[in-house]
Amino acid sequence: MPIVDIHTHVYPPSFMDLLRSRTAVPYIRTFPPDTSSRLIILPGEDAPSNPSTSRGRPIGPDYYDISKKIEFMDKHHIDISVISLANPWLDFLPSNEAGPIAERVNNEVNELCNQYPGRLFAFGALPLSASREVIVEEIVRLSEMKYVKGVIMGTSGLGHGLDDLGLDPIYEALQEHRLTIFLHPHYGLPKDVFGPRVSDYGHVLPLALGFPLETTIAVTRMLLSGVWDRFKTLNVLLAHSGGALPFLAGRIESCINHDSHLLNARKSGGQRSIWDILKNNIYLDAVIYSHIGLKSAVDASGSDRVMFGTDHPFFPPLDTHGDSWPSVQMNYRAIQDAFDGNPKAAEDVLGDNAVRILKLSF
Ligand code: 5CU
Repeated sequence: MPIVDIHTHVYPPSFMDLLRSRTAVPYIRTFPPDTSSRLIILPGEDAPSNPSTSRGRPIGPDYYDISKKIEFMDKHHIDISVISLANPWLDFLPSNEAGPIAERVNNEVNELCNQYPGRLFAFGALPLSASREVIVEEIVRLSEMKYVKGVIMGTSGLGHGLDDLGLDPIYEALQEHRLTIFLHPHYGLPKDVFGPRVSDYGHVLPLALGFPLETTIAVTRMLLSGVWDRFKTLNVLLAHSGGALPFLAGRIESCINHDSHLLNARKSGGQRSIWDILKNNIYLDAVIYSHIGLKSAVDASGSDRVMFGTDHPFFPPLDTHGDSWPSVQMNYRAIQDAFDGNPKAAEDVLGDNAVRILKLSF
């Protein structure tokens, strides 16, 4: 049985050059006298009120050297990784630059996979600030690339979220070319909801709560706007086990059924329920660090739709001498605990689902 990591990021060399050349988020810089580089990507995380050592995160070769990815995979018994550009992808680029940069970055990622045939596959990145024609052209190009199995996307879409009808040509092209969307958060929640002491708590509130709630809201908006009624075979893999979606699905469904406007629209349009979509269009990763969250994901979508991931190179060990990453061990442990007595389901989540769903041939 292969072990497959479907949630694992990389910044290829030309993207690193781009980040190093910039002076606004997202960018890489040092804070003298400290000479180490820091990666600053989240909105507002370079605020001057933050001490320089808590701005962003240290960045080293794990983020951009593909041989480090293979080393990490070997250390953690991972046979195959489906690599993706890390956030904020290409969202911040001026419209006229997005197309050519997407082409370069996607070619580079495909070439990284080619260096390790059978061990690496990829999700491509879309030039979402470019025109719809350019985005669709890149989707077609990606569908012809040997190692590309889908696209990674954030929640902003073309700038108005994923319930924007302007995205329909993009959803249509992705559905037609059978590319799975790997939906990943980046923008979080407005800082105000975390209160004036947010920076006292490091990255905990934006990462532990902002990220998953951002995903939950984005997917619920897709559902309410009827994306899956118009694109019945569009597949979306949700990061972090869908955020709070599996846990809140019943409440979302109940709110729809108690809103006469929405209920009437649903009845006349034959709209599909959240449970139908969770079991037929949504896949969930297993990056949730506890069997409790994992069981909720499995209950919502089925053990045949959940896939192991690590989020490498994020969440490295604080103790740099440790051999194995505690963040990875927690996700392995969650699978072991969730499927105690059901080794087939554990094997499905660890790798067989990814091989089948993403059609990984090795
Ligand atoms: O630590 C972080 O900020 C992140 C991030 O930005 N993206 C991600 O995938 N994981 C952790």
